Amino acid sequence: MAHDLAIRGGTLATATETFNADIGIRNGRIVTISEAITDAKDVIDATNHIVMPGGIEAHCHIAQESGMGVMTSDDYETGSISAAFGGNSCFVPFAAQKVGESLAQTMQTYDERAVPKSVLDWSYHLILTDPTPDVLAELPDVFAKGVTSFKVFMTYATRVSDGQFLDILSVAGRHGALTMVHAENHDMLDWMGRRLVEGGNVAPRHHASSRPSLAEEEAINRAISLARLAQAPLFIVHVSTAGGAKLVANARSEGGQVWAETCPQYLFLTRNELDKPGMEGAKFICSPPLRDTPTQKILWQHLQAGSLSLVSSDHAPYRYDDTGKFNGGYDVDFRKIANGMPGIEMRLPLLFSEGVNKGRISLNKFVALSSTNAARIYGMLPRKGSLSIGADADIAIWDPNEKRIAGEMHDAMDYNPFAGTEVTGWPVTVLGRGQRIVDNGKLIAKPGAGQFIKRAPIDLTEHPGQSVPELNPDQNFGVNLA
Ligand code: DUC
Ligand code: ZN
Ligand code: ZN
Repeated sequence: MAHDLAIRGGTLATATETFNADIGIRNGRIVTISEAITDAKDVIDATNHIVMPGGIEAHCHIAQESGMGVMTSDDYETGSISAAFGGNSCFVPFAAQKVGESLAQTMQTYDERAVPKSVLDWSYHLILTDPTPDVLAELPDVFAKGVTSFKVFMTYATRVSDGQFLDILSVAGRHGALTMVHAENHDMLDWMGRRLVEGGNVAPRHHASSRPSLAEEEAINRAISLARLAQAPLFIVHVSTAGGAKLVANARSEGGQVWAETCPQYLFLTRNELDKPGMEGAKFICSPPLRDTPTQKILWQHLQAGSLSLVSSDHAPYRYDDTGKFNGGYDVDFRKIANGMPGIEMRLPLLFSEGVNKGRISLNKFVALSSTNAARIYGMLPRKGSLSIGADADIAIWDPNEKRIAGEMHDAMDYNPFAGTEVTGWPVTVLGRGQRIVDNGKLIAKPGAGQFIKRAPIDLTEHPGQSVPELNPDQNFGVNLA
């Protein structure tokens, strides 16, 4: 038999086209795409189903301590399983450096957490919290391992100064690495938070007012300017504001090496959720905070226009108990409640149901936003995110008509912020390198089945960058600052 497995009778969807064909898989890779494959040891019947590249979840927190020191409820086993049930075949969680730690130590810690447990192929984005000269000197080793993106914070105790941010961008840019940023102005948040709490406004609902849109917009503008000065590519995570998305769109339209994502919570939930009785609003505390309905409409427009390249979950699972949300106590002001909400399993069904089924985005745009763009931006294309000959057979098979009311997920959480939503379109089977990870509601893969994926530098073709006159020797009296 020429194939180990054939997927027959389905409608294939890629980031650019939709067509009917069979897929033949051998040794974990796609080797044939043709009208009819009849020589396979094993067959999946995909009649009336859509066959597409498995989702790539590029923003999730798994087995990671938050800035406040709270451990996520999901480890690499539960996190990857939940992601797989949500249509993903690969994910890229964060490996977070602790202050004082070498990057070699950070990488080792996360390998110990991931290798024995992940059912999905994975990589890491490295979070830099302590960019000393020694740590910056370690970055080339991290790139050589295939970790080609890392994240910094402009807020929280783990924030970097603008000067440190420039140093990081500059080293990253020289190695073709992508710097990701959580962009909110720390002092604006701190000032608003103090004013609210001093006035006795401590309930979860005040979390949203404490983090105004202006704080995100100011920080995104600054981050784009810093990246431009450092001549380095930049990715802005979890954009939640119309103003922030517009700044990204403007920079991109002028050649800027800037990419950004938004998340389901900013498309499908509003700040009204924070106003639930008692402390229930804590379930909806995430940062940046939930916004409003007019903002949702504008974020959709940016997805449609292409200025936002990804929809990522920002799965940050902290349970509604003292291991998670209330790690700092139950009777605390909103600033001490753990930030983040789960969504790794809901990301793609929600995007499919509200995006494709409601006519906001095409099926091909769905594939781009859920998989192919992540593979391109994070250096995994064409191995991941693609239905092409030679690609890993990382494939999700969807029933576009299955209706379910969202309820409990397969993560280690005790709530689902999207529970009760009617969702049409769910993944049925997910393959990783040609092996069934989940199939018809059952987990098939064993912990440890996933592999670490070495990633390439970012491809900057079509993103020439923006000039900075003061860096140009013709305009700065001949100084070469490259
Ligand atoms: N930022 C994230 O990216 N995730 C969770 C919380 C946060 O502030
Ligand atoms: Zn963040
Ligand atoms: Zn996050």
